[in-house]
Amino acid sequence: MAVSNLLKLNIRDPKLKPIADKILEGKRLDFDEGMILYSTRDFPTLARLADIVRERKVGQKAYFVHSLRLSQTNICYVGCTFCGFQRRFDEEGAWDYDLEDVWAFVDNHYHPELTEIHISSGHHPKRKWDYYLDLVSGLTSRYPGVQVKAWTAAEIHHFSKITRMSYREILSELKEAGLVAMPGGGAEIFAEHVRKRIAKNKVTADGWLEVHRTAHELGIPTNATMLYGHVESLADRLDHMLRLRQLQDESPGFLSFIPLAFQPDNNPLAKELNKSEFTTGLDDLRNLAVARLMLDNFPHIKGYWIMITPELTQVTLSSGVSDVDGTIKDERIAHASGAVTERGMTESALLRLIKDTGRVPVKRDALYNELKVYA
Ligand code: V47
Repeated sequence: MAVSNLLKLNIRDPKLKPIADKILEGKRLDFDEGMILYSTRDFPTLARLADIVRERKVGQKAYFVHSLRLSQTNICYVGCTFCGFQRRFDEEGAWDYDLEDVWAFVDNHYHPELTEIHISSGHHPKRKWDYYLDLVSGLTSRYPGVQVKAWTAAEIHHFSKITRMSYREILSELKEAGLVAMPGGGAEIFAEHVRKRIAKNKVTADGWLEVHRTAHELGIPTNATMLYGHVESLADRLDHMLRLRQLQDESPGFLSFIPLAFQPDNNPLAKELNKSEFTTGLDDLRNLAVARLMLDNFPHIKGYWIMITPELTQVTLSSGVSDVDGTIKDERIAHASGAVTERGMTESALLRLIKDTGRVPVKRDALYNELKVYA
């Protein structure tokens, strides 16, 4: 690595120098180097390095999508402790849409620019398999320009349990019905000791990874998330990322990695920890920058404005982020746990957010096909 480049970076933390050399030479980082990135006080260098990698991947582009969130039910008996969204059948605030309710919901929010319906919801114990297939095929035929990006690996696992079908059979039938991509939720934290504490009845880490491996093999692109800012350690976060990186090497198909900042209200975990503070801005930025540097085989790192605010999301565009999700419309999962943001944003607000950073906004679809470049 040329010394001149190091000088240009003005690295204050000597431990970052050999890591910077590796990054600039396009070499892969290991766990110990990831820990140094997480613990450095030299945040400007960390952000700059992540920005260099981001720029290598996408140049000046920053992506967004016209997406509608659909949660067809919040009825769930899995009992994840971080979740404020789940309800039992007879609990106040429970909903459970029949297909007619789903069509009415989408009709109500539909607009001609909409290209993605992103679906995730509760693990409903009684709905039959045909309902889910009809939901995907019904949306696909009713809204021809709209791609259905549906159900997290946790829900696919649930479908597999209720039908006794394999992940491959479930995903093949969903694909046949019109499924185009899968969201990345339900990953939480893979480390067993944390998962046991916050999501003990949910799909295991290996199960989550197996669902995504199968989806990729079937040609269904997916995303991956990581829920952070609760009881996990920095080592747990890195372990999570490295498992994702390995799967992407073995069975490529991840489009985007989305860290989800813990929303600390109305959920048992927040009560147990007596926690009402959100993650700090620096932790959010550092986490995204480390993700950009460790997940060298992921095309995009997403800054999720719903959970970290639009203002901070603007800054993430200089810390490794190349995608800001989208307009969203009617977010419910984060807001059930106290998200302080709006439930959706207009295109013009998103364009302003991106343009103000000097980046070129690109309107994309669920598969990152570019629909309009705002050069
Ligand atoms: O699966 C639940 C998480 C996920 C809380 O794939 C919480 O493009 C923080 O998966 N605090 C749903 N997180 C959101 C999600 C997502 C979001 C944006 C983009 C994409 C994508 C996917 O939210 C759940 C769960 O992991 N979650 N409760 C909470 N209190």
